[in-house]
Amino acid sequence: MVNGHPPRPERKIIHIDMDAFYASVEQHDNPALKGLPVIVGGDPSRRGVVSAASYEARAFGVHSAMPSSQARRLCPNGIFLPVRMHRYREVSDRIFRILREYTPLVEPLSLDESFLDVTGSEKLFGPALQIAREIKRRIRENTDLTASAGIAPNKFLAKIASDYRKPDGLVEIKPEEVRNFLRDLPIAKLWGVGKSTEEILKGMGILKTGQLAAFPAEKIEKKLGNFGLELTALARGEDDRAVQPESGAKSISQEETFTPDLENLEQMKKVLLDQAEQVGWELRKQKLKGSTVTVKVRYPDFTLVTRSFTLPSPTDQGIEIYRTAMKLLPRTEALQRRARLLGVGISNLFHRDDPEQYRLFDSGRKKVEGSVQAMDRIWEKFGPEAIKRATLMEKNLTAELAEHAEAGMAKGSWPRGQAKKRRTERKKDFDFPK
Ligand code: DCP
Ligand code: MG
Repeated sequence: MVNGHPPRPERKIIHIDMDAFYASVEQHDNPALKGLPVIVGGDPSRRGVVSAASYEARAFGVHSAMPSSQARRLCPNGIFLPVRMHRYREVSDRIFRILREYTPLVEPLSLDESFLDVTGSEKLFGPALQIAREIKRRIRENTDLTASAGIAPNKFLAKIASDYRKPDGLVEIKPEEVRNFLRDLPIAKLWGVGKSTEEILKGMGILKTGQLAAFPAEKIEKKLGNFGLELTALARGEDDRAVQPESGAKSISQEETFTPDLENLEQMKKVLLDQAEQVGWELRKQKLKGSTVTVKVRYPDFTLVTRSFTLPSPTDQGIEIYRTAMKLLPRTEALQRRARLLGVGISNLFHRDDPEQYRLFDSGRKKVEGSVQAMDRIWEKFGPEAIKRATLMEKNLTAELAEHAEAGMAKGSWPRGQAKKRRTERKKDFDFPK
């Protein structure tokens, strides 16, 4: 025992990610497209964005989130197809049915991506590597598509591993290989490292994950705050996050694309306040509360970032969502780079009147003392008047912004897809958080 804690049993996490998912489904459904550069996404002659590019199209430099017009310039013979979400959902359902045969601990990240904790499944199904191989084989038999799989002692490493030999990859990182594996990994591969963080780290002479792991953590903390400490932990291969199965999994979000881009804090505050109110209203209407708030920003160059924070107690109040969003905003580069799209959402939802569901939802996470009472207190405290309070509270937020700019917060992700004008969604397909 160390410090009174029994040693943590080694975990076996598998990350599964389908290869060029939407594009592969299109190629499957129309075999004449196999071997051709297929680009799924918005209309190149409008303001469309690429959702998925087949590996043949990627050879031309086309990738997700790129404007379709640019994709057409790079790949004039590309075959541009619209997104057929219902079809991808169908295929996704089949894949998830297979995954759940191996463990109930399946955490979907998007239609094509998920974590599995198979620590307890090895007795029944054999070693994790064998499970992953079998899953890949069954997905191929069942859908005629290829998946890449990564196996590792934690989520972060499993995701890195699945990406390592894409497409059709199968990579295991054993605990004793972690250090070697991370040594030469570029820092940009660490979760949450965007262009500006990368520049800061490069300025300190840190280009590779191994260098970050060896760097004194206090110095990183000085530059990047708690976020720096999180990064250092990841660089050392440490990531304790549990695989969270999808019980009650849904999300509600609002997002909007702006022309011209949003360029200052005042504009962004107004937008986030409005969106957070809408999300809160939607939660209350559906008698839901949620605990993970995510802010989503698309920069003018179309790169998309998301930042998430999990509240100690769930909420259905716009004001609380707004305040959290305002703490997350400085974790993006929206103010430096402008925002083409801005959005806020909430996930980890459960029914307000269902404490049992809450307990289920909360299991496996740090227990929040008196959580159910706390929820009721939040409800009583803010009530339906919350929206009015938002404007008053807003005045104190600029100070809070500075204070929280360096705050360490959990990273997460957002439902993917093309930016749509003002959309509110209640997602059943669980495509966030990551
Ligand atoms: N997607 C999207 N917009 C993005 C990124 C992805 O709409 N900016 C959609 C289309 C993808 C699917 O999500 O097919 C899965 O995303 P991935 O990042 O896993 O990308 P792919 O599966 O297309 O390719 P890869 O082989 O790199 O996983
Ligand atoms: Mg994929």
